Amino acid sequence: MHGLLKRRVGLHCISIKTAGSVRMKKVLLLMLTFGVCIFVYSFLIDWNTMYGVIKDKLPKLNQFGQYRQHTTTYSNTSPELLRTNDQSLTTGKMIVSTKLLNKLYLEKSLMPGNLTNSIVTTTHFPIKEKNYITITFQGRLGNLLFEYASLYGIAKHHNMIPVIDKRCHLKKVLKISATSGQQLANVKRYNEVKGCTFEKNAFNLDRQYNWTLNGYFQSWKYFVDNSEQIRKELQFKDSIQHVAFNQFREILNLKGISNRSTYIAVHVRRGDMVHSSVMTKYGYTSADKRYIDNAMASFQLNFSNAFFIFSSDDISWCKTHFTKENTAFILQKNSPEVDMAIMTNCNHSIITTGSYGWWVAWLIGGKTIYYKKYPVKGSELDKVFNSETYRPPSWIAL
Ligand SMILES: *[C@@H]1O[C@H](CO)[C@@H](O)[C@H](O)[C@H]1NC(C)=O
Ligand SMILES: *[C@@H]1O[C@H](CO)[C@@H](O)[C@H](O)[C@H]1NC(C)=O
Ligand SMILES: *[C@@H]1O[C@H](CO)[C@@H](O)[C@H](O)[C@H]1NC(C)=O
Ligand SMILES: *[C@@H]1O[C@H](CO)[C@@H](O)[C@H](O)[C@H]1NC(C)=O
Ligand SMILES: CC(=O)N[C@H]1CO[C@H](CO)[C@@H](O)[C@@H]1O
Repeated sequence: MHGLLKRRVGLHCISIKTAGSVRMKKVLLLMLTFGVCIFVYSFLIDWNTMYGVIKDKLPKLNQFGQYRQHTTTYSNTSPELLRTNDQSLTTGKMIVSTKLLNKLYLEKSLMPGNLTNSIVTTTHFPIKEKNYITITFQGRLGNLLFEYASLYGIAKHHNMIPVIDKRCHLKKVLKISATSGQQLANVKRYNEVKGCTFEKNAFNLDRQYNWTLNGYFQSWKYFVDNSEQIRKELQFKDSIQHVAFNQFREILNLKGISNRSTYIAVHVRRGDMVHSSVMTKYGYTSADKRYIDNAMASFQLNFSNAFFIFSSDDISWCKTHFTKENTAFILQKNSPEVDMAIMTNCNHSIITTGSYGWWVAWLIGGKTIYYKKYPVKGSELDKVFNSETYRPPSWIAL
């Protein structure tokens, strides 16, 4: 803006000098008048160009707006995200302009050269610094899935780039897109306080830093705005899906089940939740036979062609207790991801306790019945647990 102004004033001075013979006072008055005129003129030109740029980009912005509705990737338009560090723009219209241009800038990674008016862009928009965010992975498959999904959701919320450790097990079994290997500078750590509760603070990270998340982040709310992308991200690799589909068909064939049944995955977590005193003292528990019977009856009521496929870390307990004709069991010693992939061929789910079952239910996406006595009321686990933010509202408590 200043460059333009100087150039114009300079030109004007030359023309005044060549007018030579007029008296000093008149010259000064004339210069002042012209100066003011030119100042106003330059300002208008600048303002118009700026406004022109914005007008130019408005249709595109609308497109972005629609794009945003589709993907919700760029849902955050909070003021702190917008770079309003140019304090010279103070009028209402100008601030709006800055915001619009900033939106363009953030959403399309526009470099200053992309916009037609370089004065506007170079003056008001410093080169955008990239923000990265990563997470310290811990636990087994169910935990890892929560960690990845929440990392993704939190990253998208802040318009940051999620990156993960290349050794993360999920990279071997899922089609996830996050890249690895970046050496991050200027990193801050977010330490989760309650592992099974949605923490609003995780959605309010300072964009001056790169971030490392530390915790379990077990809440659907961290990624509810990105569910569709996360469903794509969390697809098992084709080799796993292939093995899983074959086993699924095999199970049905063995039972002579029609392919027009309604399939319900029943995940029964027992193992450590029954036998580890550390875990049961902390508040973990396992569902009893009565709960599973009731859940099955509820599905049977609504789907007369219901067929139940059990998966468990204690499958012999299941075989002993559930003997109806419309039940089958995953008997092979599969990896956890193959078992999960088999279950995702079902239409609905019954889950008991733990994050593995949670993900079986979420990935299937149909109706879900969950065990409401998990975790044990008043336990240590219960203190970091919020059922409303842990389980999606559509799930049915029993
Ligand atoms: C994040 O780390 C990258 C890579 O080291 C660095 O280029 C970038 O400036 C950092 N971002 C912030 C906001 O500090
Ligand atoms: C269902 O089974 C029948 C007979 O085995 C087969 O012809 C048909 O293609 C199957 N349909 C699906 C959707 O798998
Ligand atoms: C079955 O229908 C009943 C009555 O409408 C309902 O209360 C129950 O939640 C349904 N169960 C399932 C698994 O859809
Ligand atoms: C139920 O699952 C089977 C097997 O994956 C699938 O073929 C069928 O289309 C599903 N039914 C419904 C109503 O989604
Ligand atoms: C959307 C777009 O065209 N972005 C480009 C802006 O310019 C930089 C380099 O000047 C490119 O890297 C971007 O792809």
